[in-house]
Amino acid sequence: MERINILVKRLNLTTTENIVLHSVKNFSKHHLSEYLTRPVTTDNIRKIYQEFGDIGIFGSTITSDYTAGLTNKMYGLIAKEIEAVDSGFRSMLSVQSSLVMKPIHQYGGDRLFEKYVPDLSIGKTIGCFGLTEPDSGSDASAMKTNARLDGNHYILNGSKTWITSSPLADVFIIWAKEDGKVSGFVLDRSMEGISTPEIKNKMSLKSSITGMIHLTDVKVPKENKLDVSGMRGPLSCLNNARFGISFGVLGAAEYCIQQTIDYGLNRNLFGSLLAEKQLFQSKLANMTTEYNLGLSAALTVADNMDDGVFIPEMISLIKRNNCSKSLNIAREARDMLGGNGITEEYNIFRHMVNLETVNTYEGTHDIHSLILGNYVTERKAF
Ligand code: TGC
Ligand code: FAD
Repeated sequence: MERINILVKRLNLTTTENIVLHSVKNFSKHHLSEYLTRPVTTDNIRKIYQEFGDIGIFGSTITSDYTAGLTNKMYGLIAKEIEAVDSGFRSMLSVQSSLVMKPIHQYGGDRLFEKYVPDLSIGKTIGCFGLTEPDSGSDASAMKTNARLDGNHYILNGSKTWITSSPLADVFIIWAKEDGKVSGFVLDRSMEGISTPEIKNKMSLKSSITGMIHLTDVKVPKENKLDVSGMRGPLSCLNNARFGISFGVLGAAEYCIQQTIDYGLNRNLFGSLLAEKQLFQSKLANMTTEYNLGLSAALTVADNMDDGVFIPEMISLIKRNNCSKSLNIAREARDMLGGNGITEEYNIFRHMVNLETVNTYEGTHDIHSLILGNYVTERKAF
């Protein structure tokens, strides 16, 4: 990987941060990757959550008795190591950290934090984030799920779809409309009226389980409502998750580039190594350039976030760019390995189809174009 990283020669990490990153890298490469050869069962997925908990990477940007209190830059770099193995594994990290623990920390108060975060932080419980609905994905504020106050409880009804880990989840962050205004609620499996059928036969992100959430007259204690009102609630959580993705996808891209270089150095065609062909090198130059520009941009945003001076459009810019560039890198790598590019053995095809999903979730490429378009013109074009 040394030679792929051309622009970023120093990450400016502390000794402790270097040790943490090194141990996550080792864990990912030598241990997490073993799960790729195992069946995707609820048991195995629970084990992955517990192992992430054991190495202390859940909710890592939160400072508390249960979480590491790392920088955003470290969160991004950890996501990159995990996604170098598989985007589905990074999904589990993103959702648990940014979309479940973070909103409970930011908007849940001490009581909900103490109730849910200790177990989430060690992967003993699994969380999910329900925003998308069958009739509203990109247009999230058109959600139909609703909450009605009834004495000391809210009564929730509605359906969410495409929810990472919902079939296994113990804790649910649900966004619902109360008198037309979006509110967030923390639900748990013990509440009656929740069902979570799995979405079967996905062709992408096969290492993670995705499902629906059906809510039928679910009684949620009043104090489980999050202290945030309007779309700012879910969108502020998404800022963190999208940021993690922007680093994560570069892990998948880096893996594909390295595989391609190794392949070219071992494949003889027309009397010389594939790596000695000009066309091959030209493609690698393009891939490596996009990877380096993407990483530099992500690190710039990370520093801005750590300094508290970021705007959400920075995150849209790197989410949009790094996902689409990483997807293109994987597609190019697939081609450069010829027939071998479609096999399981080289892992590139798996990364490629995963990146198709990552390009779509957490705001599609188009949605981030429109967010950026709105920023520069001050005209909404949704
Ligand atoms: P708009 O009218 O522009 O704003 C409504 C309110 O929200 C505020 N706001 C933000 N706040 C914090 N961060 C941001 N990024 C924000 N963007 C907007 C805004 O200031 C306003 O606040 P207030 O107080 O004035 O009310 O928003 P809109 O409702 O028109 O929506 C705009 C749009 C289309 C950009 C938004 O709906 C959107 O981003 N849609 C994409 C949906 C999406 O990303 N869904 C993701 C689902 S979760 C997921 O995919 C997880 S996959 C996880 C995995 O496995 O890794
Ligand atoms: P749509 O919004 O219907 O979009 C369809 C197409 O229209 C896209 O190309 C889009 O870019 C385009 N489009 C949208 N608006 C416009 C416009 N104004 N102008 C022009 N074109 C437009 N959601 C959660 O809440 N929680 C999760 O944990 C979660 N996990 C997921 C896991 C997986 C594996 C997948 C695939 C999705 C997940 N999602 C989750 C849902 C994801 O966020 C949505 O799929 C995404 O937001 C897009 O919504 P949609 O699928 O309804 O597509």
